[in-house]
Amino acid sequence: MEHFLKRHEGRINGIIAGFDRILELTQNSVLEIEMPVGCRVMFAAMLCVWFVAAAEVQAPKPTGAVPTKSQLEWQHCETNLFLHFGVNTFTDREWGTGQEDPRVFNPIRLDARQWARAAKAGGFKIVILTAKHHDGFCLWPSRYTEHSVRSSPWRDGKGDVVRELADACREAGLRLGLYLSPWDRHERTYGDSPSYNEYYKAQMAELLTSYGPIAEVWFDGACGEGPNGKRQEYDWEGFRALVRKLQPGAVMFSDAGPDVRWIGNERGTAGDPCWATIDPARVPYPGAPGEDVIRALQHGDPDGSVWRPGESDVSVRPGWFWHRKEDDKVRSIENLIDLYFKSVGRNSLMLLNVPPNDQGLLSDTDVRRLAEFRARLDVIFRTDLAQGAKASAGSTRGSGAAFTPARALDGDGETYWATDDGVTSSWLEVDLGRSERINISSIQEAIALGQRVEAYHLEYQDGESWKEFARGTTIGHKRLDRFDVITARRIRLVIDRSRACPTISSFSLYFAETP
Ligand code: FUL
Repeated sequence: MEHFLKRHEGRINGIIAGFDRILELTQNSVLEIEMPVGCRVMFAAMLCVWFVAAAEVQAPKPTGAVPTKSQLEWQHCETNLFLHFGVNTFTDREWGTGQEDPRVFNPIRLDARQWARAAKAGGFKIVILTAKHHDGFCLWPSRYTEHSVRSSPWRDGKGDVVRELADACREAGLRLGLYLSPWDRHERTYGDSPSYNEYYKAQMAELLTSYGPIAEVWFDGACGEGPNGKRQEYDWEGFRALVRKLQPGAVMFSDAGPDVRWIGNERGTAGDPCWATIDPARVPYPGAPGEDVIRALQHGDPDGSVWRPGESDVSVRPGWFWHRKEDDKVRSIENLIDLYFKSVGRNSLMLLNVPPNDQGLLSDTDVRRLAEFRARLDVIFRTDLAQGAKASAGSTRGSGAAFTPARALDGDGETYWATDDGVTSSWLEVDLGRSERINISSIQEAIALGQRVEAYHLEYQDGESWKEFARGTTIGHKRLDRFDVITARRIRLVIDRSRACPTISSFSLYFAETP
């Protein structure tokens, strides 16, 4: 007590002074309070204890690098749609040569609203179009080249695919993203670095000022020039500054970010563990080669100084562009669901490519597959058995209700269970009230405060003992686990190791016949 009084002397004196003032004010009232000095000190000390305890219920401080508002919004999208479309759609190629005659581009039934409807039905949020792929052909009538829709027979040379998609997205409540390939096999200034950089920036500025808000800009790092090809030094700094200036709300994707990183493969699977943070020095520029680059992209770095979550891009068909011979090679729902678990379920985002065909429409099978994919996800995640269940925890932050374990089961992504600072391992227990069959779990961290958890496991009560049934490393925005069916009433999420006190915004349990 003595120690406490000494430590908080200043605060206590302040409180005593305030208390004296209250007594003074009440002096002439009916309340004639007589209180000896010792008693006043005790009372003030109690107030002080309360004050200190209340102060401890402050929210945890962010730890390490944290996301910007745009990065947070982006990660909440979870599934985005990619549209590869251009001259390759008509020439049956994946990489055009740049020598294509613009007259090959004639998608006579093009209907961007059909694309938007399919995206919407599939639950996709941002739709990213290849405004220009490596062949240099522009899907909008750029002022800076003739190699565009303007020189094609489509809509008598008056069409603009970017415009039609922008309009369709706005109507459907979707956000628009644009891919503008840095590598350009048509543009003659390519390789003459300063001139091409100006050309590229001028085109970028056209795209970013003519079509309303842009959610994401996709910088592809690919270049197939080979050792004897043209050498272009890209002005990455300038490209980025331009996007920031013209569309400050857009996230920029590339191997080297700055906002979103490539996940390191085109198979649609994130690494495990997968940190949203990364050491930027490990991926110095888009297209940088090497195994360590791929490792960094797949896994990120727990100590990474920047927040740069991974985007897992993958095509629903073998190629990125439409090819008639691949009409019967559309991925199955099972495969797409598996990719969802291995991308979104590993703290990444799924960017699924569905290429429009030579008519300018998404093919029937692909459209159906997108709707089936979402329907299957809806079935799997329909009933969260843990939502609203009784919750307890090994440790809870402060004494108030702000960070209780129930916060992880309230279906509100803004609230979370947290422990006191310095408590970096603990458990959260869910009592379902009766035994339930379970084979899927979903865990989320309140990533606005940084990514924290390094290791966790799941266990269920079996008689007197607890049995482990799943184990993992990172969580981040979302961690999905699938496991053999367990039947249990009490389940624990055990945080084994965390870089700072854990902040768990949701813990959900599901049962699915076909997970
Ligand atoms: C790669 C490109 O070379 C492919 O054609 C495709 O656009 C893919 C998404 O990125 O780097």
